[in-house]
Formats: sequence, C-alpha cells, structure tokens
Amino acid sequence: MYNPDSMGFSTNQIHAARPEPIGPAPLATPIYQTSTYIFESTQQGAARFALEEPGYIYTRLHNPNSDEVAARIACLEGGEAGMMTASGMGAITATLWTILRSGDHIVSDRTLYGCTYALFTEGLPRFGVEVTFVDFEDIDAVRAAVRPETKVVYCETATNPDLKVVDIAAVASAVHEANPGVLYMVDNTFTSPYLVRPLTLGADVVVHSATKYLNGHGDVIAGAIIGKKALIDRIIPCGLKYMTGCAAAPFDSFLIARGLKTLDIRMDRHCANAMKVARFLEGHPAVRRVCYPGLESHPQHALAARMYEHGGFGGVVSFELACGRERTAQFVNELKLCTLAVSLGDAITLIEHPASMTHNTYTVEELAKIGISESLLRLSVGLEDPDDLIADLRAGLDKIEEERA
Ligand code: LCS
Repeated sequence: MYNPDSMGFSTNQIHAARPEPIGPAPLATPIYQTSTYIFESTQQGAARFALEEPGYIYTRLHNPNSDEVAARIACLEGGEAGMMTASGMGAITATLWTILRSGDHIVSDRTLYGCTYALFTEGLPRFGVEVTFVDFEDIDAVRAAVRPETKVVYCETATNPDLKVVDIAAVASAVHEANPGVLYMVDNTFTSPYLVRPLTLGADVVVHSATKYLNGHGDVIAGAIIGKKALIDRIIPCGLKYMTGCAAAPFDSFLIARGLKTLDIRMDRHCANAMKVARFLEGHPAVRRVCYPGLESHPQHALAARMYEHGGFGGVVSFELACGRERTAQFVNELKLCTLAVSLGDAITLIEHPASMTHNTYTVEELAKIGISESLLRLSVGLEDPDDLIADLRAGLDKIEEERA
C-alpha cells in the first residue's frame, strides 16, 4: 500500500492516489494513452525484448488500441495480421524499408498519390533503389518490367486521382510468374476492404491511408499494413521500431475503431451518392470527361463490376471541365457546399485540384503523360443529400456553359 506520509512532495505529485488497475469491463475499449508498460521484473522485461514472452513493451511497438484495430482491419481484408502506423505514408515507408536494400528494384504503376510518387522518384533513388513506372492497364508491360532484382510491385486499387482500376488478380499472377520472390503491394485506400480485398486476389501486402474511409470522419492521420503474419512480424521490429518510428497514436486508433463500426453503411452511401453525382456530371455539357468506375463509359467498368464487392464503385469521382485552368479554379472557389480541401473519405464532400495540390509532385509534362489535365478536379463525395451536392455543382457548371454559349 502506497503511503504518501512517508514520501516527498515530488514523489507524491506523481504517485499519490494513483488508482490500481481495475476491470469494470467497459463496452468500448478504453484509450491506453501510455508510452510504456510496466514489467513485473527485469527478467520479464528481458524476455519481452528477446520476444520469448508476449506482452507490451513500449507504444512505438505495440499498444492495445492499435493492436485491436489492426487485427480488425486484417480480419476485414482477409489477411493474417495487421499493424497500425502514424500515417498512410508511414505504412508505405515502414513496409518498403523493411523489404528493400540498395540495388533493389520496384515496378510501380505510373499513376499514384503524389507523395507516393515523390517517394519513388525522389526518396528511394537516394538510397540506391530504382523504380520503373509502367501503366498497370497493360499486364504484359508489367510482366516485362519485372527483373531478377525486383523486390516490390506496387499499385493502387483505383488510382489517385483518376480512378483507373487495376486488375489485381491478373497483375498478381503475371508478376509472381515472372519472379516468385516479388512482394505485390497494393494501396487499398480508395476502395477499402468493403469494396475490394486485394489479398484474396493474390496481392501479398495491403497498405492503407486509414486517414480516409477506415476512419471516415476527417479527424485522424493514420495508416495500416495487412499481410502474412511473418511479414508483419518483420515490419514491426524493423520498419516501425527503428527505421521510421511511425507508430499510430492510441487515441487515433481508438477513433478508427469507432469509425470502422460504420464502414459498410458509410461506404454504401458514399457509393450511391458518387454514382448519382457521376451520372449528373456525365450529362452536363460543361464537363469534358468523368472518371468513375461505376459508369459504363469507364474503360474498366466491366473489370470493376467483376472485382468490386457489395455492388458499389467507391466514393471518389474525378471530372475534367471543358475550360482552362483559371476558369476551373474559379468554379471551385464559387462552390458553396462542396468543400475545398485535400483528403477524401470524409462525411463531408471535399473537392481539390490534383495538378496544383495532391499531384504537384508530378511535373505538368508527367501529368499530361498519365492523362491528367489542369482542368481535372477530384471530388470525394460525402454523405450529404446527393441532390444538394448536385445543385451546388450544377450552379457552377451552368455558369460555365452560359459563358461558352
Ligand atoms: N495512399 C493514398 C492512395 C492516398 O490517397 C494517401 C493520401 C496516402 C496513401 C497517404 O496517406 P496519409 O499519410 O495522408 O495518411 N492522400 C491524400 C489525398 O489524396 N489528399 O490528401 C492526402
């Protein structure tokens, strides 16, 4: 029993009235807002560090909130094990820095989230890793790009920002045939495991920006990695523990666990709203092109219909206006309900301009090569009444059309 009368002020300000851990069995997992965990003895601490005894050591490695949500996401993805990270970029780097060495090679889709592209063009080459960019619509080109020193093949399920859909099963069999040692890594942020489960289609590891649909409420930055237990057991002590240190915060993991409870109903609504908005945009004369896998006009609509589960095609719709960059910017500035911000997967509809924002890591020429113009906008359709979103978009589009007439 702690006796404050026998202790100094400094000791009491830390230890006095500290509650004994008790078990009231709360329904929601409490937030384990702690950096470290008490060992019963030096022997126990040594055994945990030696991985001879399971148990908590330090929150950079494990935390009950993060472990709980990681295991839940792994279950949803159909993976053996999972781990949380402080961001989606943390999930990507922790995985790659566990796998790669100088001299290794990556084959990547050429359309990627802008920071992933910068990691591949600016970051990894500084450490002697070479990246070959290929259009993943062309499976033969992907197969041909794989070399003996290729360690990782990388793509997004649906590309950010233009929603090209990758045939994950076809890529998986092609690249594993070309080199059985490659790790096929898929960023499943845009679809979430509710719509696509890359591991069940032959991918080896899935990464997420959990900042997006998994959390769903725009108040967290976090990432997740899901794959074979043997791989996660390598990434935690290497990619997480000493290469990046990008551990997820306990509170963020708590919020993602809360958000995950409604993933399916949120995704159903995101998909239904996005479909309605995409059909509206496709019918408006001020819109040159709409990128949405749910539209019959999308080049991979048939693939998406086969590969996506639960009858939805995601919540992001990108569209190109029939006007120049300046007028496109003005259109966005005049919207009332669609909110100008990067990120996606929020209850609030967000709109952004990829060429100057999320994808400004590509040069204008590189963007043109992958078919992204300065008039392309990316809309993350939220959970509002879709008719209100359409009215907001229609007001701006009608104005452009009047000017053109
Ligand atoms: N992967 C994809 C497909 C993403 O879209 C993002 C972020 C990341 C990884 C990185 O995740 P983070 O570190 O931000 O959690 N995408 C963003 C976007 O399109 N707008 O703002 C961030």
